[in-house]
Amino acid sequence: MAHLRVEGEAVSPRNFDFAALSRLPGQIANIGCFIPGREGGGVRLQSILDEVGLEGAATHITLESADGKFAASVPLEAVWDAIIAYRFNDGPLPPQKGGPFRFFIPHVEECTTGEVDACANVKFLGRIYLSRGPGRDTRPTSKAAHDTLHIQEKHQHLA
Ligand SMILES: Nc1nc2c(c(=O)[nH]1)N[C@H]1C(S)=C(S)[C@@H](COP(=O)(O)O)O[C@H]1N2
Ligand SMILES: [Mo]
Repeated sequence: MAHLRVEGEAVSPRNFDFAALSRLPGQIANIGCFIPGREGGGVRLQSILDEVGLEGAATHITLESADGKFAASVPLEAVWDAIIAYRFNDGPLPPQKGGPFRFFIPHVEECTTGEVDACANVKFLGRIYLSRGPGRDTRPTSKAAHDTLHIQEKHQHLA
């Protein structure tokens, strides 16, 4: 079964599957209340970090897709209100919506405008890595590279 790995600067690194995420506090029945236009249910990132126990030295969080092809690393302080979307109508979040696990930061900047932008809303999330200093980041920096990624993106969930 699909799981989300959480490791790095954590006291108890571990995997979370659908059932484990469902048992955490901080459930959000409708993520659309926080992120307009988005559907599904989720859980607060904070609940996951509480569960694994953040080490004091951690400064950044890296969100990596399950296939390892996409990663974004942002300061932890910027994602205190982030949500992991993982359910849709009581089942898992479908790949068409970035499932089974998708990262969402409410109130992000537009693409390529800063360190914490919409590009960090990683789909098909497979691993969360907590680190001292910035971690792996594959987000495109030029507009051209970003446009190319968006064209590829439309087909990613079919891979
Ligand atoms: N796994 C994965 N997640 C990704 C991307 C990607 O290429 N692969 N693109 C990012 C970028 S650049 C943006 S702007 C948003 C777009 O998400 P949306 O299509 O749901 O608006 O997803 C982000 N998450
Ligand atoms: Mo983006």
